[in-house]
Amino acid sequence: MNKLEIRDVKVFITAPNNINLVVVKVITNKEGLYGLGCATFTQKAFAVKSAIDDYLKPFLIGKNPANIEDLWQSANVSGYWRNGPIVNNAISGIDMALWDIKGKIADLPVYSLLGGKSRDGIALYRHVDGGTLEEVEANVKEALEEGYQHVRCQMGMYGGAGTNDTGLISKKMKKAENFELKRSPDNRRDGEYFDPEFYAKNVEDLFKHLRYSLGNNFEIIHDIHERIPPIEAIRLAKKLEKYDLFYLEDPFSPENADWLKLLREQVSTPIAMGELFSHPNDWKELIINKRIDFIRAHISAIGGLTPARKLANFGELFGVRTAWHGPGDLSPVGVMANYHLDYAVNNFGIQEWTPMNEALKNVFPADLTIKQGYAYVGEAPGLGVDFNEEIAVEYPALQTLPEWTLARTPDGTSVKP
Ligand code: GCO
Ligand code: MG
Repeated sequence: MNKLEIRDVKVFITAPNNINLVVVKVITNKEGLYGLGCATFTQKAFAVKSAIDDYLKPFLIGKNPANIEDLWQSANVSGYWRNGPIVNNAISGIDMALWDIKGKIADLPVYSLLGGKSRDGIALYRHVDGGTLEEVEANVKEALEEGYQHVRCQMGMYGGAGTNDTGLISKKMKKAENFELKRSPDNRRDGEYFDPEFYAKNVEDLFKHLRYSLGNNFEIIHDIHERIPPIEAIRLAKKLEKYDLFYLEDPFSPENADWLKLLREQVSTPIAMGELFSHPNDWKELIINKRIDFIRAHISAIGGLTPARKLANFGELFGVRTAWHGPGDLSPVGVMANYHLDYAVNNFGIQEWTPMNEALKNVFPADLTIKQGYAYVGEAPGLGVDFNEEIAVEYPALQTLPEWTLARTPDGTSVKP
């Protein structure tokens, strides 16, 4: 057979769940042999597409798709400046597709190439929200009845703001009624307003209520989402310690990760960070110095499966477990890439799961079963997911900008979302 080579690279932006998803198709010179990858940075989808169309595609055409590590390394330095989220996502789309191709050639699922199954199912957590204590309680009960044993509990999404960020279409999520907002100045400018201090003082009521009403026999996750000043995050974490959270997520922004040292000296609640990481220096020191317990990378934002498995193995040395980012702004290709890692690594922690609507399932048919709070991936070769281009065109890319990222405090100050 002729030498295997990359013949074409196509990028698709599609929104079956009203969120722009970026999917890459790497086509080889062998009839019918192609791979799929996720390059979803939903807020900058068109920039990722350009990075692939205008730079990575010409760089890759004619190259051997078998050499995944070399292609990742050489693509990563091809622009000299590196380790940013746009190009990392672009490289991820290629990288995952190359793993997909390698699995198809070997007639093995990717988890088999990564060392096989370390567990029989992938434990999931899903989001629960609500506008009142009682509504959150009812929604947690519903999740527990569906078989989830880990539940992310929020009241009004992040900071009590009630944003419906990234189209995480939670039918029951609405602005938290008991989260007040301080009065704003006259002529308030546009934005998603929330009150960090009010949220930090009152969100404890949610966990007090849940533990009192539903007990201790389920795992609670909470995402602070970098919404409050660092010292407020330490004060809140100390208040929440008695509720035995499975983990507390993003108490600080990556820019303030140095505050973790102070937090670790005062609070034993497990800490999860990583969805905003893109540069190896974002996580190296945190892991070496045991400042986090779960690594939450959005794996396409760090460059795909190749760097993610290295990150998982690095974390294993320091007792850090994986909890890959799995929100609505991740394509089912990226979801499956997460799951292959989740099956294979020893230091799996938990996997975030966002239920898929019928449109997503039609565009991305996958060898995937979700049952009683666990995910199961079959034996299909490669990533075990396909992409139906004909149906995808029915869900064209959205041309809108995200509104939820325009987070503002009551006086109108723009803050990290
Ligand atoms: C999570 C994340 C998401 C992000 C979103 C950004 O824990 O799932 O915080 O909700 O906000 O993915 O686009
Ligand atoms: Mg988060």
